[in-house]
Amino acid sequence: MIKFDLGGIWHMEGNGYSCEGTVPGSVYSFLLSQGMMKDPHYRMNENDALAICDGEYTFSRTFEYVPHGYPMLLHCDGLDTVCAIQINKMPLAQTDNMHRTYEWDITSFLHSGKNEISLTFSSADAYIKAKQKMQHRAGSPECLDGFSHLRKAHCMMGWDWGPRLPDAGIWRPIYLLEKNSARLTDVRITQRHDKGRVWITVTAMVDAEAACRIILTSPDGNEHMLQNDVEFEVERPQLWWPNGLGEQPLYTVETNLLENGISVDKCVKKVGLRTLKLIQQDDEWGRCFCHEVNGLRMFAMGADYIPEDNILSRCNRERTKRLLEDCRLCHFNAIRVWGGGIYPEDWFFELCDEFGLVVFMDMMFACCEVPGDEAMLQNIGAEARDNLRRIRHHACLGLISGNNEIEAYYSGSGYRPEYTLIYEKCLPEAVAEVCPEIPYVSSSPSSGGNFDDPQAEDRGDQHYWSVWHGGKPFGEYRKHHFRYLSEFGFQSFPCEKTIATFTEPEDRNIFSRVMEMHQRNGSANGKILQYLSDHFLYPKDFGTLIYTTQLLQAEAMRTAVEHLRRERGRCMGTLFWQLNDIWPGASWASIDYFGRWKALQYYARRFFAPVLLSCNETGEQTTRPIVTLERTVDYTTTAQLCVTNDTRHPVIGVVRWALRDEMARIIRKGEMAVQCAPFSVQTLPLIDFQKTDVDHHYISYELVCKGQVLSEGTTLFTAEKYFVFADPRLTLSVDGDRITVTAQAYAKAVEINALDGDLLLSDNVFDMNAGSRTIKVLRGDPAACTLRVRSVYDIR
Ligand code: BMA
Repeated sequence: MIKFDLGGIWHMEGNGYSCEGTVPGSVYSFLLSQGMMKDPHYRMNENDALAICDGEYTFSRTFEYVPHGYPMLLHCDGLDTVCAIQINKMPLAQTDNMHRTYEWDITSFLHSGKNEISLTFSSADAYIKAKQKMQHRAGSPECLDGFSHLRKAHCMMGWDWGPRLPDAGIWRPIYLLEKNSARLTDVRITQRHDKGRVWITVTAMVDAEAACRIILTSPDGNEHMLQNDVEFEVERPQLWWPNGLGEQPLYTVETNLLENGISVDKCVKKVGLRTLKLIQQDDEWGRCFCHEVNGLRMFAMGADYIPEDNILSRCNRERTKRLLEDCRLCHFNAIRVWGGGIYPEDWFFELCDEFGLVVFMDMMFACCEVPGDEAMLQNIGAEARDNLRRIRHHACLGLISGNNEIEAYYSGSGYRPEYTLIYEKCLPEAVAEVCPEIPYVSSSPSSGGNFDDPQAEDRGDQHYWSVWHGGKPFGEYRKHHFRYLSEFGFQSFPCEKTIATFTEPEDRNIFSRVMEMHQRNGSANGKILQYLSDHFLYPKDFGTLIYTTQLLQAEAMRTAVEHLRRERGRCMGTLFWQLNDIWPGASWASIDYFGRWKALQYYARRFFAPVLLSCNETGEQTTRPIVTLERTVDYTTTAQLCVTNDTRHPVIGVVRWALRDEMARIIRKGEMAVQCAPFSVQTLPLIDFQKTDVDHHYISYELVCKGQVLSEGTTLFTAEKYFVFADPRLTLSVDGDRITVTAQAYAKAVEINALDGDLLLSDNVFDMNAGSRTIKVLRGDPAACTLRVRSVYDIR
C-alpha cells in the first residue's frame, strides 16, 4: 500500500469567496487564515459567520498520477457533512455523515498526469430545514431547527453553552492509497484475564494471501513475536489502572503485513492490560452502577467533556493534552464524552490511556428525535462500526452509552419505536459485533432500556438538574441518593481576561447584548442572580460579580460531590457538568476556552482528593435562607465530619476541628481519632454547637496523618451574606515559584488573581483561618504578572 497524503494547500470557491487554505480545514478556517472573515467568537460576529455557511463551497486541488496498473483508492477520514465529490469533473459520490470514514476506488476516474479532485459542501442548515419541513423532529431549542436530521455534530448547530457555527469542510485527513499489495483490513486485540494471568490475542484480517508479523513490546521494552489469531500468555503482566489506583503501563502491538519479507502495511496500537466491567447488580439500595477495574470497584470522579472548539482544525493534541493533564492533576479518574459533539480523535483516547482516565462515551446523539428510517439506520450502523473499530483497543474505554438524555427526552414522543430501533437494536448490534467486551447502556441517564424510568434514582446513572435548571438550593443535593451521577452542574462566567477577548469595555455588563450573546442558556442570568441573592452580598462591580459567580458554581459542585463521596458504596461515581468550553462565554465549565481554571477546577483538586475530609452541617443555610421566615424558624447548628478514603491504604490519623470567630480565634475545639479502611467512609460523631452565633462563628477542620494535613476546610452555619467577615487584610509576596498569602482574620475563598498573565497554582480559592499560606506556581511566571488577592470579604 502506498499512501499519498492529499492534505496541504487547497483552493476554496463559493458564495462570492475564493481563497487558498490548508486541509484538513473548513470554510471558516480557510476564510480566517486569509483574513476574509472576522473572528466568530468576538462580540456579535457569530451572526455573520452563520450567514457565511448558508452557501455552497467547493474545495479543490490537483495531483499527479502515474498509473502502475494498481487500483487507486480515495480515503476520507472525515467530511463535514453534505458533500458531493468529483474527480476530474465526474461525480464520484455524495456523503451525509461527518462521523464516518469513506473510501472509494477511483481508478477509472483517473488519467496519467494531472488530475483534479473537488468536494462541494452544501449548506447543512438548508438540508435540515428541508427535511424538517417534511417531518418535524424535536430537539434542543438553542439549536438550528431540525438538526437531528443530519449526522453532523449537534453542537455545531448551537447548544446552551455554544454558538451556532455550522462550519463545513474536510475536517480529518484525506489521502490516496495505491493498492499495490495486500492490506490489513482490521486488527483486533482481545485480552483474557484469569487469576493474575493475562493472555492476548491479536487477530489481523488481510484482504489477500499474506503473512503477518506481530510483535508485542512490553512497557520495559521486551519484544515477543505473536502468531496471528493465537492466544499468547503475557509474561509477568503489568496491569493498567485508573489514575490514583496504580500505574498506566502500556504494551505496543505492531502488526506488519509482509510480502517477500517486506512490510507492505502496518498497524501500531497501544494496549493496557486490564478488565473493565460495568457492574449492575441488585443490592440493598436498588441496583448498583459501577466500573470494576481488575476486579476492584472504583468510585468514578471527573467531569463531562464537550468539543474543544467550534473550528475543529484548531483542535490539536497539545491542547487536549493540557486539558486532560489538568484533569489528572485534580485527581480525576474518569471522563464522560457527551453525545452532542464528535467521536474524539485518537489522541484523546491515547492521552486517557496515559493519564488513567476511564472514558464513559456517549455515541453522538443528544437531546433530540433522530429519525430511524432504513437509510438512517444503515448510516448510523456504519458510523458506529467505523468509530468503535478505531477506538475499541484503548485501555481507558470503560462504557458506551447510546445517547445523551434521549430516552428521558422521548417520554411523550410518538417516535418511540424509532428510538428503540436506533439505541436498543442498531447500536448494541454494532457493539456486539465490533467490541462485545465493552459495556453498553442504551442511554445516559440509563434505565435498563425500554423507557423503564430513566430518572430512577436507585439504579443506573443519573443526570440531576433540580439545582440549577430547577432553581432548588444547593442543600437539595443532600436529599438524593444517586448510584452514579454523570451530570449535575452550575454556570459561571469566565475570568475577566477571557471576557476581554470577546468584548469591548462598554460590553462588560452581564446584561449587555454582547454578554447575552455569549450566554446561551436563556434563563441562566436570572438563575445566577437568584442563587447570588441566596448566598452573597450584592457585588460592587463587574469583576467582583464574575468572581462571585465562580464561587457559587464551585460551592454548588462541592456540596454535591462531598455528599456523593460520603455515600461511597451506595454511590459509585460523580461526573460534574462540564469540564471545558467550546468558546469563550458563560457556561457550566470548570476550565474555560483558553484553558484557564475557574474556581471550580481548584475546588475539584480538593474535593476529588483521594482522601477527603468533608462536613455535613446543619445551620440556618441548610435550606434556602429567607431572612424574615427562616430566622424565626428553629434550626440546629451541628456538624458531622466524614472521612472518605479512596485509596488502597488505611487512613490512620486525627481530625481536629475548631469553632472560631471572624478573627479566626478559637472558641471551642476538639479532636477525633480516625481509622478509615481502604475504599471506605468513616462518619465521625456529630458535634452539636448548640445555639452558636451563626453571624460570627464558623468551624474549621483538618485531617492530619503522620504530621501532614491531608484535607481541610471551613464551614459556615449561615449564608455568606449574613456572616460578618472581618477585613483579613490579605497580602501577597512572591519568591521564585512560591507565592505566600497572609491573612489577619478568617478569609474565605482567597483568590490569587494574575491580571495580565496566566498562572496555574498548586492551590487557589481556598479558605484561611488567618496566618499565612505558601502556594507553588505550577505553570507561568509570577514575576511577570500583576497579582491581586481577594476573598469573600471583598464581595460587597
Ligand atoms: C445537560 C447536558 C447538555 C446541557 C446541559 C446543561 O443535560 O446533557 O445537553 O448542555 O444539560 O443544560
